[in-house]
Amino acid sequence: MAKQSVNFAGVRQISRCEIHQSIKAVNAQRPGPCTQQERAKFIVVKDRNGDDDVAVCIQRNGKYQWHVIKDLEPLIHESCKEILTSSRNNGDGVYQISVGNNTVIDVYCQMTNVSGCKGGGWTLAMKINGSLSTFKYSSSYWTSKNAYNDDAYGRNGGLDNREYKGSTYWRTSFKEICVVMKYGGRLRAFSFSYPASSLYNLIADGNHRQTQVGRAQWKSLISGSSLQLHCNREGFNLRSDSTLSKYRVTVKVRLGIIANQQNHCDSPDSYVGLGAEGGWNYPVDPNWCQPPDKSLNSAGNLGQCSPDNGNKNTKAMAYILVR
Ligand SMILES: [Ca+2]
Repeated sequence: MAKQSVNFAGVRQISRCEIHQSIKAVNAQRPGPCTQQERAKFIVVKDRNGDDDVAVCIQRNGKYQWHVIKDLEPLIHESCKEILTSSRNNGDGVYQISVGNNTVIDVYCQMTNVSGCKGGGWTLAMKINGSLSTFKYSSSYWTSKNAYNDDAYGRNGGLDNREYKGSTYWRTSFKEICVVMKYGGRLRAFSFSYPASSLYNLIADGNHRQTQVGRAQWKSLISGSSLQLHCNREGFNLRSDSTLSKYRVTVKVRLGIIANQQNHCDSPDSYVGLGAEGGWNYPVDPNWCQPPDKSLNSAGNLGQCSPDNGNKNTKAMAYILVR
């Protein structure tokens, strides 16, 4: 028999000669047991429509069984980026990926460009409504492995206005992060390199981790954004340097940039970012300089105390995706 190469969904290259000539007249959903001697053999099985599928004999959980290869695909892809270049890629939407131990979870994959985040293959981790307080700085969602709306309601709509924290927050490792803000009906985004084993490992311990994105890039997320001129501290877990009580009102941000009108980071009052809130005594503390209103955004832009483009309290939808 002439050798003809067939690619079965990236599992490996096999030749047609390796496929048993038998066709099992069984439901491809449950092809049944095989033997140790049949391990790594391939057979053709019929699905419910009478179409052919290919099954392979493998041992899992102590049992040798035929497994239809396309049903194994979720177990061989561990990220949206791996699906992006496979035959499973069907555009933006929900896919199953493996997170180890034969566990498969549903994730939303952004397979097309989002503004400045190019190339697709992004796994959605969080969706934050800046007018709500679910994901403000002091929310335990940043420091715990508790999900929020990690179901069809929260996940399936992609970059919509529903809030979401997937188990991808602590389960998904990555090399790049994409930050997206939606304001005025427009998505603005950029990505940067920051390899980590998970977002949880970057954020939950509360330690500041610096990024090198730059003030202009952070400001570009919100049209007409406004920041004070100094401090310009960016990255994860942003807070004041000072523990003095008079600085209790200063801003805190989980991911973004904070700024100050004084030439230090003791009393930052403005930001572009997400996971944001004012200080402990906000809004009753008289040390707070006049914000545009008393309901601070948890994601977006706060400009006050001599910012560069006027007072702002812009409440945006914010998204974190990883790849
Ligand atoms: Ca200040």
